[in-house]
Amino acid sequence: MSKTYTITAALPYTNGPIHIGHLSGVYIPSDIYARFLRIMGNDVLYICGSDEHGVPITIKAKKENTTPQKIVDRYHKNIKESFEKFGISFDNYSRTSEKIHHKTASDFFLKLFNDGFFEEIISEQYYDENENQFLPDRFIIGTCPKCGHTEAYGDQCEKCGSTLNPKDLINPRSSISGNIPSLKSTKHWYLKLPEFEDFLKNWILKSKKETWRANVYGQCKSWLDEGLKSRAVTRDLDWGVPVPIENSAGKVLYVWFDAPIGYISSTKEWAVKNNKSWEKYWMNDETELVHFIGKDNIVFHCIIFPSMLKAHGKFILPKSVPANEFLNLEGSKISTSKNWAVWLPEYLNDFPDKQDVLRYVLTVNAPENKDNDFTWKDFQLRNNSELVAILGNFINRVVILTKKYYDSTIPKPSKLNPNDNSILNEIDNRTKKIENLIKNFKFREACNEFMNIARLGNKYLADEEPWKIINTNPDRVRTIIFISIQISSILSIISEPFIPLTSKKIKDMLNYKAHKNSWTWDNISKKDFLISENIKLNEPILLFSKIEDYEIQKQIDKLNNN
Ligand code: B3M
Ligand code: ZN
Repeated sequence: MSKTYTITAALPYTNGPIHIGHLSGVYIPSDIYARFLRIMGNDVLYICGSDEHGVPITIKAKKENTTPQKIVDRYHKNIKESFEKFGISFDNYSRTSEKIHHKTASDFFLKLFNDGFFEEIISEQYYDENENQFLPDRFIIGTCPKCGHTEAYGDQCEKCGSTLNPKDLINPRSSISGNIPSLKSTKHWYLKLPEFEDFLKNWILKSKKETWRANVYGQCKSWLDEGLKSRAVTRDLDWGVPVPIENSAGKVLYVWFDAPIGYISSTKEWAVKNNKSWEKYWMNDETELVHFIGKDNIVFHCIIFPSMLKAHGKFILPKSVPANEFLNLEGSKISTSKNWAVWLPEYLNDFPDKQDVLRYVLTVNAPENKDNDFTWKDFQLRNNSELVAILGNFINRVVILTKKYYDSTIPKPSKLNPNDNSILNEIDNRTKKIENLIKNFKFREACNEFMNIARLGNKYLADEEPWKIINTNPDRVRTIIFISIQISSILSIISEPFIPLTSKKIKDMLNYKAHKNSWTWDNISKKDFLISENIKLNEPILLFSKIEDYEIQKQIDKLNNN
C-alpha cells in the first residue's frame, strides 16, 4: 500500500566540502531509503539543504577576511554539486540563508514565544573586549573539564565527545584573538525543556525501545534519565536569523534552533516550486517522518526538535531516527583540521566515473552499529573482486553470450528444469529479504544480499556451462540465456537504491523500456517474467574497471603527505 514519507538528511554545515564520512553517515543511507520507497510506489519527499548559520562559518569568514555570505555561497555550490554527481536524489536542496527559511524560523520562534515556551534569563557570558563581541560556542576555546584536552570548544570537546557550556572550560580564551575573555551580562531565551520530559519519556522510552537503533535509544535514555534543563535558543551574534522580538538587536536564533526548521522550509520551497501542499508532509498523522543523521546529532533530533514540534502543536514527530556511528579513515578519526579525509570533489577528480564504487564500498562498510574503518585497500578489493569480478562479470557475460549466440535478441526459452526454478525461487526469497532489511534500515546487509544475487547468477552460468552445449543442445542454451537475462533484469532493479548510475546502465543495455512488463520492484516476484523474448539488447558496455595498485598507492601517499 502506498504511503507518504518525509525523509530528511542532516543539513551539512556550509564551511567546507563534503567528505566520505558525511556520505557514509547520512547521505548514502538516506538516498538508499528514499530511492527504495519510491520504487515501491510510495509518495516520498526527500529533503535537505545547506546549514548556513553557526559559528564555524563566521570564524572561517573572519580568518579569510571575507563575509559569511561569501563563504556559504562558495560551499553551497560545491556541496550541491557533489550530491548531484553522486546521485543523491533529493527532491529539494535548499539553504538556510533563504528568505523562506528566515521567515519560517522566525514565525516558529514567535509562536513558541507567544505560547510561553521560553524563559528569559540574564546571565554572564564571555566577551572579547578587543573584538567587541560575545564568545558563544566555538568562539571560545579552553581545556576540557572531563578529559583535559586543551583545545575543547565552548559547545563541545571533540576529543571525548562531551557536550559543554563555555563556562565549563578551564583557562578559556577567545578563538578569534586568543585574548582572555571578560564576563558581561546578556539576556537570552531558553526553551523550557523540563516541560517536555513527560512527553518525551512516554514517546521514546515507552514505545521506541524495540524499533529505534540501540545507539539512538540509549543516548535518549541517558539524557532523559539525567533530567533536562532549559536550553538557550538565542545567541549574541550578527550572522543568523535575527530574534524576531523587540529590543533584541545583535541577537540571532541559535543555529541548532533554526537548522532543523530548515527541513520544513526546504519542504515549503519545494511545494512552492511544484505547486504542491507542504502540510501533507509535516502535519498529517499518516505521513512517516524519518531523520537520517550522524550520532553527534541525536540529542537535537530526538529530544530538542521533537519538543519544538510538540510545543508548536500541529507537527508530526519522527517515526525513526536512524543515526549512524562514525566512519574512520585508515585507522584514524576523520579530521577536517588535519586534512585527514577523502573529499568528494577530489575523489571525483581522481575517479571521475567511479561514484558507484564509492557508494557501494561505503554501504557494505557502513558504520550502522559501530564505528567503522574506510581503507583504500578495501576499496580496491571491493571494486576488483566484487563489482568487477561478480556483478560486472555476470552482466557482461550474459550480454556478450546473447550477442554471440543470438545476435543480441532475447531467445525463446523451452520448459524450465528444476535448477532454473530453484534459482528463480532463491532470488525471489533474497529479494524479499532485501526489502525487509531496507525497511529496517539495515542497508549494509541488504547491499551484501544484493551482491549475493549476482553471485548466484555467476554460479548458475558456471554450473550450466552453456558454451559447452551450444552445439549439442541449443534448446537448453536458449533457456539458460533467457533465465540469465531475467536475473540481470532483476539485478538492474535491485541495484538502483545502492548504485543508481550502474542500475541505469544495466537497464539501458537490456533495453528495459521495450519489454512488455514494466520493470518495477513489485513485478520481480510476479509469475510472469520481466523480460520478453525477441527484444534486442543493446551493445555491451563495461560497467566497472579494475583499480590498479598504483592508483591506490597514490591515494595513500596523498593522505600521508598532507
Ligand atoms: N549542520 C550537521 C553537523 O553536525 C549539522 C546538522 C544540522 S541538521 C538540522 O555536521
Ligand atoms: Zn574532553
